[in-house]
Amino acid sequence: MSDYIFRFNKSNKYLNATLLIIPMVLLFIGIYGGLMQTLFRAGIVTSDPFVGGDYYKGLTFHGVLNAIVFTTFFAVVLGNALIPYSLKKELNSRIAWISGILMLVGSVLAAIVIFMGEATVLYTFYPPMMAHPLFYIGLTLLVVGSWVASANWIPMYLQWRRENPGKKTPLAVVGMFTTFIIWFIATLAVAVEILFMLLPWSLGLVDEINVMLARTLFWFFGHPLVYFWLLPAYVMYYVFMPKMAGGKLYSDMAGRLVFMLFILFSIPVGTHHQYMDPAIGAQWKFLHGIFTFAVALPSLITAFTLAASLEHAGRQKGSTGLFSWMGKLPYFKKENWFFPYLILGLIIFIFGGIGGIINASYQMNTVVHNTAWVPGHFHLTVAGPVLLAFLGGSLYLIGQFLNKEIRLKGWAMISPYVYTIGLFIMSYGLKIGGLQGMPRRTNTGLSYANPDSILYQPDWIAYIDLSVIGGVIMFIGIVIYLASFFATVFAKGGNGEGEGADVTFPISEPLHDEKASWLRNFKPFIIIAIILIILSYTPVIYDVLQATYGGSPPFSPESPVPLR
Ligand code: HAS
Repeated sequence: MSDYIFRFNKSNKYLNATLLIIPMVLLFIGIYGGLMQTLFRAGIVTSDPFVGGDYYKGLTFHGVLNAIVFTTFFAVVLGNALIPYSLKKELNSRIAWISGILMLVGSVLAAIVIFMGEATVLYTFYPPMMAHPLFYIGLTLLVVGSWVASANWIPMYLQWRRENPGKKTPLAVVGMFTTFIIWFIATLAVAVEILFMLLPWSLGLVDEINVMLARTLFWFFGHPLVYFWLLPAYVMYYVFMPKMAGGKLYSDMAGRLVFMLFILFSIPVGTHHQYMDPAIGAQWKFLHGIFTFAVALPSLITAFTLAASLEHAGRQKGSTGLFSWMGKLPYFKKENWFFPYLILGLIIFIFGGIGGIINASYQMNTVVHNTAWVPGHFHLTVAGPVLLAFLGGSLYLIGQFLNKEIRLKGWAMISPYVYTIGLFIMSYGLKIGGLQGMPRRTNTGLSYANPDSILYQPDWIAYIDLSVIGGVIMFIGIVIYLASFFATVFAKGGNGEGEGADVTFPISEPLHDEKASWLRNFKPFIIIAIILIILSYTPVIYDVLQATYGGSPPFSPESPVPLR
């Protein structure tokens, strides 16, 4: 079956193109912030020459723009594209624009406040560090905009189900709805944190804040957030990659099962970020630890299913040996420039995933927590498989929505290789440095990497240097990518001002198309997920409320005394 072409109307074409281009500019600023992080930590710079401000301000815009803003926009655009395409239904443009405008206004607002130095609170915005109220309002608008976008997909889906009784929902649609079901449940907690705690405190309506409760609500949201990042990448791995490799998806059922397992286990795990926090009983940390091992299961199923799909593709091309199929994959084909973004991400994720399982083990977590090991882990996950898949996806989508041939394809193909080399070097430095005790979220350049400081740690210098070298190479990889992205955006051609966009996707067929009727309905999985959340979080919140008394006044990283 050849892939069909679906026409998006003019309004949806321009909306989706806008939601790809503006976040790409913000991503570039965030990536620049990442480069500056490595230079700050090595003591090469002490203040940002372009943006001004110190390490913590840079760390804030690096984390917020890359991990929260860019990812949310991409997940929305992928849904806006794949759901109408797979269901062959028109997206309601008016609602889609309302959601897009809310997200854009919110993100730009948050970014401005960070650049003014009024929200140096990092991407976790933990109290007692306090931001300007407009920062919290900006993030709220971003989240509400994403809710509106996903609500806009529901009528299309319900109508499709009425018209196609008994038919399997396309896997891409299952994946995108899973992503946003998790997102919706998770963001409820951060909405409570922002609306009832951070915002009144930042507005001066209350003097103090319960720090432990805020952290706990944040991590209720924060761990499912990582699967909100991962799942759009999984959609592309399951739906596009087997076909790009020249094969089929090994098992359709495995894909559906994986998405449903994520609904069950993404949320009741957040306390594994708080293993070292006081106030929460050890038995509840243990329970969250068990669920954390459960949430690794769908990724392990994914590893086997995707490896089988790629092996099938290799064998279609004549491979017969045990591992020789690996050599038959299209690693360096300019026309197949998207494939490297996905395969390199998967290879990186082998290391990122193993690191996650180490973090999840309580005893080992005591060694790595709050060390540079943790950014080592998350660069091998969110800045590896997720970022690469989102970059590849953004370039593919912009070409589709503007109906333009991708420009500088060779550059587009080589960029993920350059980036991956840098990423491995940087993450190695961070991880090994972390095992030696090097802290995270600390400007090592002023202290441990500074020969004049009494805290000077010569043993860590080599690891700090590796992260600078890796960080510079990663930055070059992204610049190469952006050259191709913006050359495509500004290229002449396309299908004219007044027209819509003809969009097509490489949708993989399944090799085994199991019936699996028990996996066709979201409802039982959502109900079980809610039960697991209640069971795992009620005692945690109870402990936190029991154990913490009073609250904290606001602080900023610049001031050792309370702000008021
Ligand atoms: Fe994590 C901390 C545990 C996955 C992101 N994580 C973080 C933080 C971030 C993050 C941002 O338990 C820091 C938060 C902060 O600022 O404090 N993480 C896990 C576990 C997993 C995991 C168990 N994390 C992710 C993903 C992320 C992410 C995904 C982003 C997208 N993480 C933790 C814990 C902490 C933590 C603790 C707290 C640490 C602390 O103390 O602060 C699992 O989901 C991982 C399962 C993954 C696998 C890998 C499967 C491999 C695949 C590739 C197959 C390859 C093929 C290619 C098929 C089991 C699917 C073959 C072809 C060839 C040609 C070779």
